[in-house]
Amino acid sequence: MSERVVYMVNGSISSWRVLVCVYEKGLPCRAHRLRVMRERKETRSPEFLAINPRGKAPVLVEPDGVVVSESFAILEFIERRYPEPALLSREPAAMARELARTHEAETFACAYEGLESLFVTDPSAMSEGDRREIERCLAAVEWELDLWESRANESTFIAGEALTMADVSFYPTLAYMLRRGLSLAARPKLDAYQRRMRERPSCARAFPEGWTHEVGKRDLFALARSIVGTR
Ligand SMILES: N[C@@H](CCC(=O)N[C@@H](CS)C(=O)NCC(=O)O)C(=O)O
Repeated sequence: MSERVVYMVNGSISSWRVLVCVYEKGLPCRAHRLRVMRERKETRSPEFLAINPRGKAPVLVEPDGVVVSESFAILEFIERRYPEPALLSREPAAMARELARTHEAETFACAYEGLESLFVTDPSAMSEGDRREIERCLAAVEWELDLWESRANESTFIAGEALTMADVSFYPTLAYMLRRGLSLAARPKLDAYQRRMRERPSCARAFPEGWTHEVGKRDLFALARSIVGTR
């Protein structure tokens, strides 16, 4: 038997949710950070490709050598293999809600995804189509936020009164967007939720290295609004 390893990319939502899960379960583990911002990405090293031929993190390597890739597969694997403390309810309606919201967090991330192009695109070189896409993304994120705000208004956690897999999946998605400039000023319940979540030992420990709770160097939401405002 050797140690449990989570291969992860710092600040990536999919890696982040796996780390929160592992820490919530209290499983001993070593987070192995793969650097992707340098010319030779560590996700493309022969050693890592032998573990995951897609060259994507996260990957969980269990002490007995079992390898699991894909963040949602990892969450499910962990829940099945280590059922306590439970991250899914037994009661069918609650379980259904928790599972749906676990995966809906990815729909939320997809709504935002188009704004990531602003990391590399010069706004003055954008086509009208590019601008329309930014506008569409901003509207999609707003729609998502209304939905999640109403959920945060209903209960302490995002799918009920106890922390579940839905929080493990959703919180990093929200926290990631906050880092990119998302404002929750008009969404008090979600704001209170993310402040509660970030204090949990699991979330504090999984928080990306070198990040703070302030907006990062590039405020993508402000940039997006300025682009849309000039149309
Ligand atoms: N569907 C996968 C997505 C994994 C993924 O896209 N990981 C990115 C995070 S930045 C990655 O490892 N990128 C490194 C690369 O493409 O070299 C999951 O949920 O685990």
